[in-house]
Amino acid sequence: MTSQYSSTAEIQKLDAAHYLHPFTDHSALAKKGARVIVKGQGVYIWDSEGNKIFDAMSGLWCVNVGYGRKELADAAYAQMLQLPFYNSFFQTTTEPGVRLAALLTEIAPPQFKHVFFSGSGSEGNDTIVRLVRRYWDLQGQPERNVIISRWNGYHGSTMAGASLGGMKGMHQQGGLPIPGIVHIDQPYWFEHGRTQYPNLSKEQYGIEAASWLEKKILELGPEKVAAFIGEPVQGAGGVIIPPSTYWPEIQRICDKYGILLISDEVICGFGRLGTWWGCEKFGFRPDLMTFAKGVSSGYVPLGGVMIGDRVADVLIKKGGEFTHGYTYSGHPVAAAVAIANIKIIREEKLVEKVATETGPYLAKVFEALKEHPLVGDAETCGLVGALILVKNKSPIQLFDEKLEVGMVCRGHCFSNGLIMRAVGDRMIIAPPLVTTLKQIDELAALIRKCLDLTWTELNNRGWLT
Ligand code: PXG
Repeated sequence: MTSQYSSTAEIQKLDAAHYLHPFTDHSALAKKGARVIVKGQGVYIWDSEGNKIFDAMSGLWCVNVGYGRKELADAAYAQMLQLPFYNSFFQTTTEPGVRLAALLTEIAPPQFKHVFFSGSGSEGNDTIVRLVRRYWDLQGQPERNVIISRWNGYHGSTMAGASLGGMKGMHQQGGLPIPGIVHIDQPYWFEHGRTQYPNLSKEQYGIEAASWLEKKILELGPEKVAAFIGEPVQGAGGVIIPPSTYWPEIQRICDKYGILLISDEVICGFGRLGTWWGCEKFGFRPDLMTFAKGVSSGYVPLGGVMIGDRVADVLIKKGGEFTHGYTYSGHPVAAAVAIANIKIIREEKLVEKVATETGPYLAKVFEALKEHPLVGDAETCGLVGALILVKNKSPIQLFDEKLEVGMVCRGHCFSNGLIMRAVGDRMIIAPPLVTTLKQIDELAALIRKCLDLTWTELNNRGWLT
């Protein structure tokens, strides 16, 4: 362990005294003490007490190439010595930024020939709001400024990101959403479609869920609607995988009303679903895409927006100066690391592996987990997956939300060397794209063990009857 502190207790004490964590009740954490993560290798991380943990969340949906990749460290080191920073304002540029922009347009769908860099996904989505409104201003339609998004979508934590997102708990703090952002319901078959549309197949429900966009457009007036934004698969919302019919229908509706279509690829981009981009998996053609996380496998902060020709042509030809940018837009060290990261994804054929080997294998393993008495449904898409914990399987009966059964399960994962997240009673994973078939078996065994422990605890508490 390479730490300047002598013990876990000391780090925890300093942490509690000074460090406000994201999305955390500080007082509650200070009482418990944070787990201190000290090392990572492949799909594993270690805490300061020496526990080895299978990180089935890839850090936070980002360490796509796994931990401990020397190539990325070397790229950062070399670039830091050569030129640690220079900006790309005032008629200057740096080679890593240029090369990364070119590389991204090579791997993106053909309509994308331009990139705007940010430092994170949230900043990328702030850029999206600015870009979308600038585009319609330049088109002589400034009143077209409403962006439609979805409840339970996640688009970041800045003012614009949190506003685009549909997390009601976030809106309650800070007077959100900002004006001009409205939400429609998410395409959530298991919770909503299955119960409220019992006569529709999942595919028919996908069309129905997409029709809510058209209803909202007509309610607002199409001349007011600038864009629609969504994640191909909702990540932070609990790995909500839409029916296959959903996105093509959303595309049709956006085309019909001339509305810009935005794919937030912060989680789905860079191979997560077995395609380079989530929009490729679901068959739609966005005008703008937000990216972050997997672009650098989380080794350094980096994000941005891929700008499709429809927007770029107007912005570049008619736009003059776009009065927007960040100090770290195109940061040379971040760009150098991203280039090395994309090289690994390509050379190790990680996207193809997810599509043909590990993704299908994870799907099989999750299908088998459906036999567990607590698992009401199991879904995967590439290397994301969700297990839904239920009280009863036939007929399906959900747990009382207040029991926070997902957190009980997460507690067992935490104590048994597995990082798996709970979103309500959905237990979700997004393991690194380098996870091997053998490691998927190991993951399945860990999950099964934690489900068994959860079942025993719930049974002892009398929550299963
Ligand atoms: N869009 C999407 C789709 C995301 O998942 C962001 C934007 C914002 O990116 P930054 O880099 O600003 O965090 C995200 C981030 C969770 C969780 O609880 C997910 C994210 C962030 C924090 C927590 O699953 N995703």
